[in-house]
Amino acid sequence: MQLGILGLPKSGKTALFNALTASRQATGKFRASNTTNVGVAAVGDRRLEQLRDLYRPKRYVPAQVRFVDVPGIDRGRGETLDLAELRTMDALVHVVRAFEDAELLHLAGDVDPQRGHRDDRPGADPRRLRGGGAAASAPRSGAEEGADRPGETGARAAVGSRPAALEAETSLRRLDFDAEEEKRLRGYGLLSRKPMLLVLNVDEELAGDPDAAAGVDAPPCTDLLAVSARLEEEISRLDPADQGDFLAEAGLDQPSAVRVVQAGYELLGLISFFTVGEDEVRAWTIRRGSTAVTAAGAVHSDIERGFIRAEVTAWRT
Ligand SMILES: Nc1nc2c(ncn2[C@@H]2O[C@H](COP(=O)(O)OP(=O)(O)OP(=O)(O)O)[C@@H](O)[C@H]2O)c(=O)[nH]1
Ligand SMILES: [Mg+2]
Repeated sequence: MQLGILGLPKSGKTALFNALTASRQATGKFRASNTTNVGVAAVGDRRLEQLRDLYRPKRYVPAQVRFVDVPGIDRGRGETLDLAELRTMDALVHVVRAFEDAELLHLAGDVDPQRGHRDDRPGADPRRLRGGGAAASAPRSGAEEGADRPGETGARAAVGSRPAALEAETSLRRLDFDAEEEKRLRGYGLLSRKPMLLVLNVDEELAGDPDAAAGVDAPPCTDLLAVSARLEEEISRLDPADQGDFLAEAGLDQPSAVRVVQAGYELLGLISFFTVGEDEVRAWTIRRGSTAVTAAGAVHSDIERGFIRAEVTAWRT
């Protein structure tokens, strides 16, 4: 799974990226960043950890998630930023500032999480489509688009059946498309069509508050999570043996790395299954609702072809 982190400048994207990937990329109050950070995180899963402790395998292979953290996008600069990296992502993590910091001026003057995501600017594809910009004219591959159709017409034709939405620059996430239109849109990597996790970056005191995101409603195809990015960044730098205590003190059961990834799996309809043995304990990712036979195919097509049986084992924490 690949998740792209975006949002307004200084919303705490890199702080979150550091927490998720246990990295130490520079965050800062004063200078706008212009670098893209890429990192990979192993997916924390207590079930898999238990299996590792049980089998003590030679190799332990958790699922991996790739995170890409792009510089802040504001209305003025947004058009010129190269968002190509985000177009290949499975889903987006939109960081919205909800923390107070008198030293850190907010781009729009004050902190308002509801407004922060209502705009949905970072994925403002409709404007590009209407103007026939890069997003409309560059499908990711000719094969996805269909060999007999000129590149740029597919996406615009599909979206163009909603002229009012295009005029209003409505996020494509809010529109319903039929199967045929959906097929035409696929392959363009349109940002405003990708499933999105809204991360409200809240003050430390609210890190473990179940109501921290109350009052902010999530648009369609969007999930909502409150995280205190800076606190989690600090905890991720501690000795792993101490991290649990600090999380518990903040009222958190799991670190953001686990919560964000779980939300991503949920949004994309993905689940994990595990293979175990003395050689290797490993996690695999498949679509929710897949059969055991399909899962076997994720490991090797031979196992799918020669599938014998599945056994079900009860599990509890
Ligand atoms: N008080 C407080 N400060 C935070 C929090 N999260 C991030 N910050 C601070 O806000 C500043 C900006 O954070 P970054 O993570 O660099 O923000 P960014 O969105 O990556 O910024 P750009 O990449 O420049 O757009 C840093 O000084 C962070 O330490 C938070 O939850 N609370
Ligand atoms: Mg940054």
